[in-house]
Amino acid sequence: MEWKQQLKGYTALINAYLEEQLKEAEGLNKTVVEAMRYSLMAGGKRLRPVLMLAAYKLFSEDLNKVLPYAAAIEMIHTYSLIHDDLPAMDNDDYRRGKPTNHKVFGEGIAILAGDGLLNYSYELMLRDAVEKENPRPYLRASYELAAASGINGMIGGQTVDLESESKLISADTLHYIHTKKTAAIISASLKAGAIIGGGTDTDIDRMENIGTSLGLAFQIQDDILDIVGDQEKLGKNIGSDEENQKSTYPAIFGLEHSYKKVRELTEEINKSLAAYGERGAFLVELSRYLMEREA
Ligand code: GRG
Repeated sequence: MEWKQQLKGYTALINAYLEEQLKEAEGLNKTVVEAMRYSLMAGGKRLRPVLMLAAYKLFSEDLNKVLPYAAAIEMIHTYSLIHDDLPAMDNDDYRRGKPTNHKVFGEGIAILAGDGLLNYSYELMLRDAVEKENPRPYLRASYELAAASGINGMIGGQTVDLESESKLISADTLHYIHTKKTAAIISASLKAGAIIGGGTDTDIDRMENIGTSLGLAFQIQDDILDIVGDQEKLGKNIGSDEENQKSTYPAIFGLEHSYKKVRELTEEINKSLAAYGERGAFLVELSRYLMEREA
């Protein structure tokens, strides 16, 4: 199957599963559910769950086994975007081509919608894991996703990012921000896919390393797009890094070097994926596509 068709298939599966998990609510809590659905179903690329499904597929067939964990990481990612857009953080007005959550629902509900998605992600994973006869790989995958989202992962990276605004930071600090804030959950998604799929320890480590490189490349490309991107295609305003006086990869190393770094990381990823031959083709194509992405 052509890889773009496969991508469409994975995305459709994830969207249908998310829709099924978070139905419109009628109870007194309906506002928070509506706010959660607003951002979750606003049409993100579903990169992290797609990566999880693709990693799983290297080792196993039945995607139903991995879907709760793929949905969970998309919920965690969406919560982080809602909170990141708040006035107390990046203060952004547009996300996924729509007004940000707090612009529509107000700050209080936006905070709760983020919290609700984070909590729901653990509900989904634990609900699934407790039903298993052998829950170990499922619990291990849940742990990896939780750890990557927490103080030694995304939240840690976001903290350093926030504290670095309007400051000149070292290349090491920038590397910390990128590996923790962005790469950690991308890496954990691939790792969780390999764990649930039944990959060996070598496979699991390989997926983790590929994820770190992919996450770094993705973040640098994101920073490049914040300078040279098209707002229409991106579905959000550009120039916010400069406005928030953020030290980004292009700000520290320049645009040319940034393009080069993205290319080098993509090459590294493709070399590691060669271990899977034809089976790795989807991930090879996806990483190439991400390197050239405009949105
Ligand atoms: C608030 C705890 C907390 C963390 C926020 C994810 C994040 C950390 C901040 C968002 C800002 C940003 C540029 C993060 C880097 C990762 C990134 C490029 C996120 C956007 O991900 P995409 O492009 O978004 O996959 P879609 O909308 O397609 O899902």
